[in-house]
Amino acid sequence: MINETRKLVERRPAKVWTEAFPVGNGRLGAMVFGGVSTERIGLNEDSVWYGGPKQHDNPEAIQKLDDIRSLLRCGELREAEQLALTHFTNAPQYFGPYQPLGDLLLQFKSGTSEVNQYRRELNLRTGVASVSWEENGISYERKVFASAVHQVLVVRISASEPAAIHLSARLSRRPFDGNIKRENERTLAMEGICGPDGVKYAAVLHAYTIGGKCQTVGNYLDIQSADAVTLLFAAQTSFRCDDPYREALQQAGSAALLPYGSLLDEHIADHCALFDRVSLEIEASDTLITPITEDGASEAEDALVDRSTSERLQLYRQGVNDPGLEALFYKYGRYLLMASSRPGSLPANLQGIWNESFTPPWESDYHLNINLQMNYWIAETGNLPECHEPLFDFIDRLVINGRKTAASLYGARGFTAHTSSNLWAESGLFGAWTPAIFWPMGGAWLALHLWEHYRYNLSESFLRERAYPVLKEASLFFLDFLIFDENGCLVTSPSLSPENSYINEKGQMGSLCSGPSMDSQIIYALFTACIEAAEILGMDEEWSRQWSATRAKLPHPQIGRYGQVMEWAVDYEEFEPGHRHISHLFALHPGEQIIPHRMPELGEAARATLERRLKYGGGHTGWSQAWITNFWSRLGEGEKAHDSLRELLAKAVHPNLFGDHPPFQIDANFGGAAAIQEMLLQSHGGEIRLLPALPSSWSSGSVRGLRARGGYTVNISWKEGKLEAAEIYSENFRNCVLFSGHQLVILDSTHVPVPITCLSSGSGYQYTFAAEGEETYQIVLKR
Ligand code: FUC
Repeated sequence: MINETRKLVERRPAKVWTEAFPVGNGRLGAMVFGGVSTERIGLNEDSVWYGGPKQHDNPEAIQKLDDIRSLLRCGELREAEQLALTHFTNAPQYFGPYQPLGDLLLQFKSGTSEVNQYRRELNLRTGVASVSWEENGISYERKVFASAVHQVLVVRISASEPAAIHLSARLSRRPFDGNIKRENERTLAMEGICGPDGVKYAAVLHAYTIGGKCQTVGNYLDIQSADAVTLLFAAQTSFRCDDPYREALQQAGSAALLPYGSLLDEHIADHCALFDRVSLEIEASDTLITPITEDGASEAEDALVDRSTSERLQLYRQGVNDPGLEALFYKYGRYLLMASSRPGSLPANLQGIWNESFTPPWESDYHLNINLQMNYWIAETGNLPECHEPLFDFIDRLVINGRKTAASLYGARGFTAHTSSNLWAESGLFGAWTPAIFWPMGGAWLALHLWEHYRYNLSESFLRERAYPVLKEASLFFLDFLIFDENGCLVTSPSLSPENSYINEKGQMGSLCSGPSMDSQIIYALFTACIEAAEILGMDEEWSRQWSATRAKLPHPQIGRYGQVMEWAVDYEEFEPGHRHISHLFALHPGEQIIPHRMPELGEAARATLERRLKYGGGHTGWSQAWITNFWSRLGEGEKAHDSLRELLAKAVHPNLFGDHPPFQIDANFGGAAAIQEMLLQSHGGEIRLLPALPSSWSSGSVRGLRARGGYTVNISWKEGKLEAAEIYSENFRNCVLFSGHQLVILDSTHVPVPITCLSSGSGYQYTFAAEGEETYQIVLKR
């Protein structure tokens, strides 16, 4: 049967953060615990970071740049690293973390007698978390949503009987309880500052009730005998406005002018408009459902539907095949991106926006050596291009800081950014851990996201105004920064292969090096994007010549002694052969320098690289496993991709399906969801591939609304492991190229076969047809 799960469901309140349900409007986030007599709603606002901008690159660094390069050339890794640490880091600098805004705490009179029919759910489609139960014959319900339309968090409490609601509400930010005060009989406020040079924040809680009485008692809102209660929560910081308190007050005030029903309806309409663009349903083949009960009976899939999400996850861990849960994980990935990255918000950080700790792991920051990029892999194919925008705004600020960093650390033009960044879009070197920090590639990789956005929507004005200037400035840095190595190749130096170390011919262990493969692959992709963009825009021919000439001198992916793609310019032994970063496969994914069916040797080397990493324990973090799933998909290995997805879900997600590093890190959600897309549809390398890595356990199903590069929207259905039919809607007049292992028939909207050219090779068939603008084509297998 087809499983249409679009909800997370539990039958008891959450005990910990990673059981609670997240809601968010990109900027404001909340975690709903769902207690009966006490409710905790964890609160976040995306700009609540501790401390102000740092940006003081060591101006003396550049004097030692040549010395570091010479030491690396001689293989003196220890000395090179020592010099880099003392002269480039300006004594290690650290920035403050992303922090919680606080908690909204509710105390109810209910919950003192027997509670029945308790249910807690998160509806991914409507973006509403709800809690309901029955007590003394009265049904109670609580709904929580973060309105992107009105920029407030809304909590609605209702009961089946009049005058049944009695509660007290308060705001808290323990242990730093800000200045909490009452604004009026229905409004509380909280203000504070995140460190002496940090942002000022303000939060406002306003109540309106139907029936009953509402008043402030000390720092509580006290509500007695109400029929229904609506709590509106607004928050702002000085990052966005001069007077966050006034702004928050105003936002709560204007939302309070609207009836609850309108707030809800507008929220649902706004949410569905994005969420409904894509649907995914997967049907399992019954034979694959593993017997799990003690008497050996098998779990029927329909029984799974009635179970809570955490129970399903538990069964999944025990081996039950549950494609419905996998599809839910995909939908959740899209939901989480919508909730943590909407136009005007900051980009999703390591925890999206949902952080409980004042000292979170890795500061809950922006990590630019995989994690931030992975957060956005789902955006374009997943038909959420506007959710990509916060990243572009962030990049614009990174460019401004990154110019100073490029000039002061490396004497280079253009801009550069390193491994970690924060609210202030810092581009310099932070921390003291050598294998991570000395990596000037974060900006270039991010710039490619602008190019990807263009490739999906083909908006020339976006390319001209936003993408191309950033790509060009990123490239300018490398035109100055690259140096020739002993083989006459142009390489980065100093840099590293995130975050691995190697052992050189002198037996020294280190991470700093010249020409790590990932860098060359990123620069290859960057210069290729620049060349193509300049051609589309009809400008900068001289630049294009320079990009082509430089690109030709970059080291190409090379095959090493284990048949693997080499991680460094020299075939060094890895210090950690099972390292979680598999940076040297950037060319396979998200890059496209290695397209296995066109270059089988490199495809084999990519496979050998993965197998070697896995043999030594790779994929032990959630995001690493998610990347592996994407790699297998690009290699066209449906079974392996699915095994990897299984590992991810079985070992690296929490009960609320939050990704687990461990601890909670959201990249696994986005990277894993992106991998599911990649198993169903690929569109890199100039051709669309339908079901390129379909596993046998996804016997039948359908996906609708995915986007492909070139301005296409794609629907696919499959049956018993084979393509049943696909629809490709083309926005533009252009040649559409399809690659398939099977022969296809392509029909226009009047069901007439379209003229095609077909090239066949050992690996399959490549079809090209002239697609018309705003036209839908049907694709079926040739009988
Ligand atoms: C990278 C990874 C770690 C972690 C951190 C936030 O440095 O190597 O595993 O995900 O980012």
